[in-house]
Amino acid sequence: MNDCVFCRIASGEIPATIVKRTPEAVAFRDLNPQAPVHVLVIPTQHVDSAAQATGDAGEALLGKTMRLAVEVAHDLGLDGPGYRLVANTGVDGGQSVPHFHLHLLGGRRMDWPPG
Ligand code: DGP
Repeated sequence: MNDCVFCRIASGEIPATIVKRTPEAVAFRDLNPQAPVHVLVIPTQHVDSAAQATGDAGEALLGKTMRLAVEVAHDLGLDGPGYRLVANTGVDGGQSVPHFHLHLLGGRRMDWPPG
């Protein structure tokens, strides 16, 4: 989608600090980090949210996005200390960019419940 900021990052049209990329997903540093490690992991293909990722193709999209997030967590040394994966969804979930994304947060102890 031309007007989607994350699609434009995935295509390279908007610069971002790319951490890792596969044919199906991209991981890049969040512009407004909320933890020492704050990486966003997105599918290259646009879906507004996980609910739109239907059927076998949707299952693959979600799985490959999650797989990249887990690989990046490993690469950044977070397996031992741990980390948090978050998918804010919709207005109540606090989603501000309507392109499905996982927040990978680490490098500090997380609070629960979230705000
Ligand atoms: P959410 O609120 O869950 O939709 O998170 C969207 C995140 O995207 C938020 O933490 C800030 C980040 N973000 C928004 N625009 C950009 C951008 O242009 N570049 C990067 N790197 N991150 C962005």
